[in-house]
Amino acid sequence: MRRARLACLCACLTVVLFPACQQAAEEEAKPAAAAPPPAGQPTPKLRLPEGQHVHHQHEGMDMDLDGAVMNENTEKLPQDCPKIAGDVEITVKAGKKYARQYPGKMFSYDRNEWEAGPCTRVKLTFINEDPVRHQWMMHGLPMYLYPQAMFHIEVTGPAQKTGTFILPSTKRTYFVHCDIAQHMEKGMKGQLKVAGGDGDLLSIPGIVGDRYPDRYEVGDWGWPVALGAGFAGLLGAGLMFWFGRKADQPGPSEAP
Ligand SMILES: [Cu+2]
Repeated sequence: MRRARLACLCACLTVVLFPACQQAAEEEAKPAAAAPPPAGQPTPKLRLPEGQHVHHQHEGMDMDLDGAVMNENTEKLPQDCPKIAGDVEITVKAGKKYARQYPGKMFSYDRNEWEAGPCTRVKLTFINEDPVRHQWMMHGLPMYLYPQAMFHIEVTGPAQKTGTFILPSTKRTYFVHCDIAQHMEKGMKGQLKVAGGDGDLLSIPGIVGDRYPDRYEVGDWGWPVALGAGFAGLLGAGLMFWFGRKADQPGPSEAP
């Protein structure tokens, strides 16, 4: 009997202690979570395990925890530019609040069109005011200078990053957008015109309307819905009044 009790006690201790010990060992084996840098301090560069694939991780990308600048070019001249014609600084803000003026949109830049001269060196500061990731991605640049023909700044949250690129001499309108899913469709889209550009792109908030604007059927039911709501309100008020009067009347037992 005593041996049986001892066996039972051992089994119970095994059941209770083994998972706890296993959990403690697993916790110890986990890598310590990286503490965020103090506010105002520069964030460290990302160091990736060898062989780990990361989207857009290649030469030409400067990445840290605040975001990334891709294909920065401060010196190399486009083939059609004998020299840098001038320097401009552009600041772009991104956030939900800039979309409020555009019905049906959710995200926007503070402006959706920028201008620069031919062969200009542009220093662009991108300020993200939202707690979600946004991008300022410009397409159509010469591929011999800009891999994938684009210059791209991405900021992962409320922070900012600055990058520089040199424009060719061609009179052209360049397409700019945020490539995060649905951000462009919901308004984060713009255009950069060189030498006045070669026209406007489609669906640029505040500049060119949507080809097929959103149409909300509920708008067509405005009057019937308003009349129905008014009638229902009057009916409800009438019923309340009637029940109130009835409740105030003395019952049969209270009659004199
Ligand atoms: Cu975005």
